[in-house]
Amino acid sequence: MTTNHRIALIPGDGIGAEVLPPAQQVLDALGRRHGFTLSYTSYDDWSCERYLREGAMMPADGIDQLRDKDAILLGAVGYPGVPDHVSLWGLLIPIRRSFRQYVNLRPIRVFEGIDSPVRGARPGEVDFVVVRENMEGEYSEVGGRLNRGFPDEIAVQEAVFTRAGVTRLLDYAFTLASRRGGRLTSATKSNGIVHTMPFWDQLVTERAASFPQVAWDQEHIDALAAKFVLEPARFDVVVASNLFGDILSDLAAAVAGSIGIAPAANLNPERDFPSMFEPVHGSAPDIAGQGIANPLGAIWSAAMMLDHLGHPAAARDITDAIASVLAKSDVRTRDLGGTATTAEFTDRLIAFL
Ligand code: GGG
Repeated sequence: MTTNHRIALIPGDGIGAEVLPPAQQVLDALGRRHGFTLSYTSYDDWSCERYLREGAMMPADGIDQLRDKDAILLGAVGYPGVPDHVSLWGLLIPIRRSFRQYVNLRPIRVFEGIDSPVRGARPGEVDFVVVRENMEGEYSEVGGRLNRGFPDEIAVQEAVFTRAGVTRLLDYAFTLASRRGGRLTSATKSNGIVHTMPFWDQLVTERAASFPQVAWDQEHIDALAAKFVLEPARFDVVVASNLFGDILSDLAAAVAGSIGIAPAANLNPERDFPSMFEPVHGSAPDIAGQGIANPLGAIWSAAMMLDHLGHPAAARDITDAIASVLAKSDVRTRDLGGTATTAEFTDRLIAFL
């Protein structure tokens, strides 16, 4: 019997609507080969434009509409004139939190055929994963603003780290490291951040005791950022808090050649709720509407979705085709130094599937 998966498609803003159709094309091609089908429900107007029109990026029952889906594929959020915290807290973050997607997995690879701006980032040698905490930490609603508009105006933002929240993330990261290269680096800043980061370090040390097969170390976030550039090949699994993980994975994507390539999986590891897959890049209003966005971040995210849905061979077909098109063809989108449109690049990639 053919397995069918119910997929929610949320293009969002800007180039989000341009990179999801290529991902869909690739998914459908793979479904035919590997014997599964995908039925899509599109939520085309869940966006900043909807916010400007109706005061909310999604309907009041939006989360309930997604609840029965097997996975969510999202494009990007962000729109000129809408504050970025509105677009993030109006769509992305409610989905991550409502569906307990507490792991944000962001793989980084330097592919052959890509010119990294970083000297030490040689193809085949750089292949690591940032495991970002996705539900708490610095992305917190605790705090407030007082005395708006007065000279004594004040803003306070609390970071929230819970034993349960950090421990479940660390267990995921250590387990992943024991299945991969057996190395884990924890991003910290316990020399400067005096409460939350020493707690984070303590929990890493505690959990590490249950994973003696994993060699682990910790680096302050400033030194770690420098090492991502200077020695990117030394990393295997990097575990980080919400904010640190977001910054590190954008940096790592740039080291790998372009943020346009980088994928992300927002995972609910228990599978009680749908997980969400999205390229790391944002809505790129500067190039939106021109049909020149790099679809690789969305296509690689679709591969992560297939892996999560139980089709690892189909997921591998996609990552192999990405590696082949970059190594064997000179068709590239503009972010990678080429002139190809999104559609031309997608056609070329599909030829390698
Ligand atoms: N492709 C997802 C997207 O638009 N992300 C924009 C962004 O700023 N994300 C920040 C985050 O992931 O926390």
